[in-house]
Amino acid sequence: MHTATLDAEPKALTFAPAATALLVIDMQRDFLEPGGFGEALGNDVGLLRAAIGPCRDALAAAREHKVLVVHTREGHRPDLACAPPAKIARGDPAKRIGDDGPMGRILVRGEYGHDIIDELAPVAGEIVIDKPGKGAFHQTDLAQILQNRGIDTLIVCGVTTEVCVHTTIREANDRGYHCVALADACASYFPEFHRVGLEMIKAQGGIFGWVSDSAKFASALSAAAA
Ligand code: C5J
Repeated sequence: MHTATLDAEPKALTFAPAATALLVIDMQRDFLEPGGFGEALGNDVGLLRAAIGPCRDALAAAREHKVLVVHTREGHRPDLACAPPAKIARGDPAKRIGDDGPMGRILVRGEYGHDIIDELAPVAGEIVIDKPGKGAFHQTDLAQILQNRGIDTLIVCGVTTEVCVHTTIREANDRGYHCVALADACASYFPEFHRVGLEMIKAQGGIFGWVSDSAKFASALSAAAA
């Protein structure tokens, strides 16, 4: 299996592209466009758009070099049976999970707002994981899929840095994966949380992962292929 070396913090990471997956977390209209879950919680959804271009670059590199691509979507069954009442109860009482919004029912599977933004739409053959929680392993078949593919390294991008990206990296780190957050391809409604969230991952010698960026990921793959 050929390997690549990723320029990352706190130190470079050697990884095998064939044993690596790019995880694109929750790049859904519900978080990135007006009228969805993110805005219902009082956030400025425009702040997340900076991650779109870098996510597109990371996706292009992964697709070119045959790295497994996995997209996730946070959301719930139409009957909300998988949505904890404590989660539904949060935010503006007029705009809760399951309520009607301009993009359909908020954070409900099958609705327009629940789907991935056009710019990052999955291509045929890519895996899409629907997750009810913040972490991509909670109540999903992600662990089995990664095990079946022999994956040991996860390159993670998407939104939001300190919520679903962080929770997923923490879950994955405890399961033994090497996890890398691509800083420019993640974003938060709170720029300070984004910055500190990335600091937390790579602190203490990489307490639960590495931090790199989309250009370094692409060049690591190109260099290894050359
Ligand atoms: C949130 C997410 N922030 N995808 N979800 O509720 O980070």
